[in-house]
Amino acid sequence: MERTVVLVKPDGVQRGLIGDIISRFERKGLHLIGLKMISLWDALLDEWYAHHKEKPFFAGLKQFMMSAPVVAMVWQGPTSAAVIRKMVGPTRASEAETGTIRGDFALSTQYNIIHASETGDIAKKEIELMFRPEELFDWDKTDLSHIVASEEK
Ligand code: 3AN
Repeated sequence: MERTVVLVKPDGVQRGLIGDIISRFERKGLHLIGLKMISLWDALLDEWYAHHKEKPFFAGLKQFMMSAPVVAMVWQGPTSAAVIRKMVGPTRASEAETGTIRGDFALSTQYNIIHASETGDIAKKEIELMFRPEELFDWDKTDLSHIVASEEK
């Protein structure tokens, strides 16, 4: 089972989309392992977006990510990173398909509502940056046997 980090970014929080986004992942059958509201800070964002450090939009991106709290979550499921990225849609929200989160709710590249880990390995690093061990819950989701066959676990 793979874990994936999702952030509802400040624009998603401001626009009242937290519930809709959580609901989509719940209905998909994904397993919620952690959830919190958190205000991000400069040093954390330097690590989080290290791959964008040289980009002209880096400073503006950090400022935007600190403009309001985010809602951080960890979702678990088979190939959850790929599944969630597909549900999220591409970075340029104006090009995202209807039915994806960005396709339904966003038009912008910076204000694209949501972050989702690119891979399970990247999620491990993001979990370390964003969550303390006691903030993750390994609870028994009793409907899982109707969602994932035992050989797929
Ligand atoms: P994604 O969130 O789809 O994985 P990344 O990792 O390339 O996309 O970008 C991280 C965040 O940086 C995006 N969600 C977006 O807010 C911002 N961003 C990416 N590209 C641009 C850009 N060209 N101009 C402004 N902001 C950008």
